[in-house]
Amino acid sequence: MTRMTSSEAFVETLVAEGVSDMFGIVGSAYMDALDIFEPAGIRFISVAHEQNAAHMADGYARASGRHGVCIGQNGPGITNFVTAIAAAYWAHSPVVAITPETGSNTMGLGGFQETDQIPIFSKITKYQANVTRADRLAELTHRAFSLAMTERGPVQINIPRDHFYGEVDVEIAKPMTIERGPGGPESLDAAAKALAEARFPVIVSGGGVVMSDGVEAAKALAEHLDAPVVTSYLHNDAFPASHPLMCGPLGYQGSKAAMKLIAQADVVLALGTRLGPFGTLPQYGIDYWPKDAKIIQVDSDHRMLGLVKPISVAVNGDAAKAASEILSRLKTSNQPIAAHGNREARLAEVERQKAAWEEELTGMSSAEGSPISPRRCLRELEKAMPANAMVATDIGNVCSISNSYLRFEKPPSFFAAMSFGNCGYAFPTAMGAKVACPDRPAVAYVGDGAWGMSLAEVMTCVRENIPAVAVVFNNGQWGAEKKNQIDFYADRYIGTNLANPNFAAIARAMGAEGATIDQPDQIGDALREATASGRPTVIEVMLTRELGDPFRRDALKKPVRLLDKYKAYTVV
Ligand SMILES: Cc1ncc(C[n+]2csc(CCOP(=O)(O)OP(=O)(O)O)c2C)c(N)n1
Ligand SMILES: [Mg+2]
Repeated sequence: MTRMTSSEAFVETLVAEGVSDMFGIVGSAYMDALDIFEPAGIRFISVAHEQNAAHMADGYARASGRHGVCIGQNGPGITNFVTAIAAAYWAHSPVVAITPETGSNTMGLGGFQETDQIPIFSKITKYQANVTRADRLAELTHRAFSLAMTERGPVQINIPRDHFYGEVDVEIAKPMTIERGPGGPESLDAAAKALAEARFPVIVSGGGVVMSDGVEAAKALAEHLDAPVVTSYLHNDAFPASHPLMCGPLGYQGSKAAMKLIAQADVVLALGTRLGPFGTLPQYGIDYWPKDAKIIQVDSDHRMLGLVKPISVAVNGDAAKAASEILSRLKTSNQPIAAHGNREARLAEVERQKAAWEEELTGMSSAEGSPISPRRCLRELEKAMPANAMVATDIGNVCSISNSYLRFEKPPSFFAAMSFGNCGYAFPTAMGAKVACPDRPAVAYVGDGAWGMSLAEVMTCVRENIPAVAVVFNNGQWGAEKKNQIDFYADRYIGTNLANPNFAAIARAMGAEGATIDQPDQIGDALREATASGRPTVIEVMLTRELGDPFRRDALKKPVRLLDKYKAYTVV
């Protein structure tokens, strides 16, 4: 035991857990700890809005595989975290939200900046440490860091502000690491048997493959079976784009080749994916989920097994380890591999579907002219994207269509807004990724509507020297929602047209680089220059108002009006 102040015990625990960067806005509640961050070797990155601090922590965690940490002032600073913590929850991101709270001596009296900070985060965290005694601050901080990693999601350390003061006798714990296993031997046997019998096996590689560093294991298994591989929705980096068996992503604006191939599967190995409902909905009029196929699902979280889709074999294990174990079973058993018998036909089908989709995509992405067609823009960006770039995407129409055009050779490289789907996710997430991996380019794709939520952080990029790049798709509209007005509300555009300022000029006024691009052949150079410049840059691309398929046609109904005064508003 060593005697130290409570703030010192807290900061020493952060140091022990490997924290070197923290995102937030200063507040009196934790000044005493903040004061010693620098000598502790912790960089405090001061941002413009706490929501973005938490998104940065998320991007940092996703890019580094380590904890991302954010902190703010009790009350309003902490409630500002909420949206981003919910997003991190659905991104399975080990974000540690440090939430100083009003003092325990006055709690409940309705004092300054007071709100009960525990219920607010109860459904969007994996663990909440409510520090009720100063002498437990270090212990509970350690516990929260452990659980963020083992349960893969955000945790909260709630600290009444008076608990930063006082003296404690503590031993600073070492970080805990756990080794995950491949799953139970019986389920692995069953998985291997089903795959050996498969005539058209398809592997869905998901986020679990990225998080377990399992691409090599997935590759070895796919190659042994000559099985086509598709990636789960918004996990395009879960298998190398250039691999001959890689057929692209499922889900909204995914690869038609991936969909047409998985539709033919008799056995699907869902590797490290919860098969989220949104990522398996029909797309392009293709109801591709193979309802009669045997589904083997591998997930390290037992609650995800069989949750969304009926499955035949449940493997509760680490994706990388499970893939290796299944492969070694296939190699050592004397059971013949049915898929070896028809390898040529299957590989030819893979080739055919990939070529057809590529040709269709190229056909859709070749428009000339100014303003620029969204798909042409996305194609030019794809072509110019540096090989080691990290890309974060927002949730608008153009960003969603980018799913067809984002290809990666290795994870972690793709940080989409995932299933929480909040506008304003991408830019701060790219900034956090850039802080974690300063040698890799970090690019955010953002719609012009969403940009309004993020652009203040350009100041942070300048102040803190974070050379992230934003590509802003300026189509003068909240396009994804306008698409619903086009399809269901007879072009009654309420709240969806945007009169925009010059975003490039705003960026320059903030001290960053800013470029406005209105010709397709300027896009590639602009991106290459920005990612090589080492300067925070905003590339505003002037796009047509063309919109792709809506996101949620499935969830909208034709308007019905019963009152006379609204009768005209039934026209579709
Ligand atoms: C925080 C938040 N507010 C509102 C929405 C609803 N929403 C989804 S997409 C979208 C429009 C996005 O517009 P923009 O960012 O300009 O991209 P575009 O669709 O035009 O490409 C909106 C408002 C949301 N997803 N998140
Ligand atoms: Mg827009």
